[in-house]
Amino acid sequence: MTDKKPGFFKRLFGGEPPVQTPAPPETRPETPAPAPEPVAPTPAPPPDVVPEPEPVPLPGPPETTPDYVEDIEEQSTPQPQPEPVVETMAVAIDPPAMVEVPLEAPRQGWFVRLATGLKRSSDQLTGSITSVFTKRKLDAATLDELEDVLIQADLGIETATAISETLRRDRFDRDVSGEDVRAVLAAEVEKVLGPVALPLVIDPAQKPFVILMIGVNGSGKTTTIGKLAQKLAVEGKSVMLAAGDTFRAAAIEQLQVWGQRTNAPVITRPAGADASGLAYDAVTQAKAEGRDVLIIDTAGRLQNRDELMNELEKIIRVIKKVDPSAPHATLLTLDATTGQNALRQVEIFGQRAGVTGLVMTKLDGTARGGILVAIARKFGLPVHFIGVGESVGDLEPFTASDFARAIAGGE
Ligand SMILES: Nc1nc2c(ncn2[C@@H]2O[C@H](COP(=O)(O)OP(=O)(O)O)[C@@H](O)[C@H]2O)c(=O)[nH]1
Ligand SMILES: [Mg+2]
Repeated sequence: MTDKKPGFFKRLFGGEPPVQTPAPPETRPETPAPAPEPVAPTPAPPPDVVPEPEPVPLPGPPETTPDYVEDIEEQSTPQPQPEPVVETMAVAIDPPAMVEVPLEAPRQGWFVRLATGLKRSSDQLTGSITSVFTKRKLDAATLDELEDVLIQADLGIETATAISETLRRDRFDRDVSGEDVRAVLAAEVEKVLGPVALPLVIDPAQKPFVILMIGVNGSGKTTTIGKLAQKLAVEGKSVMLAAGDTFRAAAIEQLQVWGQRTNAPVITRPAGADASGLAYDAVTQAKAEGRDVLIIDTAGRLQNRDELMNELEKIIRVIKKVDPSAPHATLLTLDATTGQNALRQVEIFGQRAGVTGLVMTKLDGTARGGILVAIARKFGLPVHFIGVGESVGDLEPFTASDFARAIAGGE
C-alpha cells in the first residue's frame, strides 16, 4: 500500500462521507484565490473558496455606519443610541435552497463518528507506515522514510522527529511492525494534544458571554455557530446570535436558519451594513435582555488582506465600547482541508484578533488531519472543538486521547 492518494483509500474502503462538501454559497468579494503563502508548500486553495476578481458593491441602504462607529469610538458616556435598524426574527424568512441546513444525522457514539471522520487521515498514515515497515528491521533508512511519511501527513517536523527518535532509542536494529509504530504515533500525538484539549468554559459572571467567531472564508464559522448554539441551548443557556457577515444576504439567511433551528434570536442588519455597528447593537441588546451567550458571526477574510484584518480589529474595539472585557472568547475556525496554510492563519489571526481558542472543522473531508498536531505544537492554543461533518451533532469537545487513537487507526 504505497499509493498515498486519498482517493485510493476511499476506493479501497468505500462508504465514507463525501470527500468535500459542495462549495458553500460564498462569493466574498475580498477572497480571490489565496496567494501562495510563504510557509505553505500546499498551494491548493480550499476548494470552497470562490475567487472573485473585484469587490462587488452590495445593494443595501446608504452606508452611514462607518461614521456611526467612529462616533461610538469618540464619544464617552452616554453611548449614542444605535440606529433603530436591529431586526430580530420578526420577519419570517423563506430560506433559499443554497442555505439549506443539514438535518441531524443519526447519532452514533462519538468515537465512531470521530474515527469515521478521521478515516482518510488515518488510512493515509497507517497505510504509509505499514508499507514502510513491512518485514523490515529498524535502520536509519527506515527511520528516514518514516519521517517523510509523517511530515507528508502534516504532523510537522518536530512531531515526526520525536516519533522517529523514540523508535530509534527503543527499537533500533530490531524488527518493528506497523502496529508498534502506530502505538508510538498515538502516544506522541496524545502527548502533544493533551495540553491544548481544553473545553470552552462559559463564565456565568459574564452576561452575555460574548463569543466572536472568525476565520477565512468557508472555514465553517457559521456552521460551527449553529452547532454551538444548539449545544448551549441544550445546556439551558439563553443564546443570541449576531449575523456579522453582512457582506452577503445569503450569509445572513444562513445564520437565521440556524437561529430558527436552535431557537436563538438573530440580530441582523441588511446586507452591506457595517459589521461593527451590528456587533455594537448585538452586545447592547444581549446585555439588555440578560442573555447568557452572544455568538457573533463575521465575514470570512484571508489573513493576508490587511484592510480586512483592520476591519476585524475595529469590530473588536467597538464590542469593547459596550463591554470592555468582551469578546470573552475569540474562536478561530480552521478548515482541516487547507493543510499547512492553517498554520499561517493561526499566526496572523492570533496577532491581529487575539484568538483564544481553535475549532478545527472538516476533519471528515481530508487526509490532512495531522495538521492539528503541528498547530498544537507550534502555538499551544486551546482546541475547543472539532467538526467531523455538517450536521448539528458533528461538533464535539476535543479530547486528545480519542483523536490520537482515531488518527493512528485505533479501534
Ligand atoms: N464535511 C464538513 N463540512 C463542514 C464542516 N463544517 C462546516 N462544513 C461545511 O463547510 C461549508 C462552509 O461552512 P460555513 O459555516 O458556511 O463557513 P463560513 O464561511 O466560515 O461561515 C458549508 O457547506 C458547511 O456545511 C465539517 O466539520 N465537516
Ligand atoms: Mg459564514
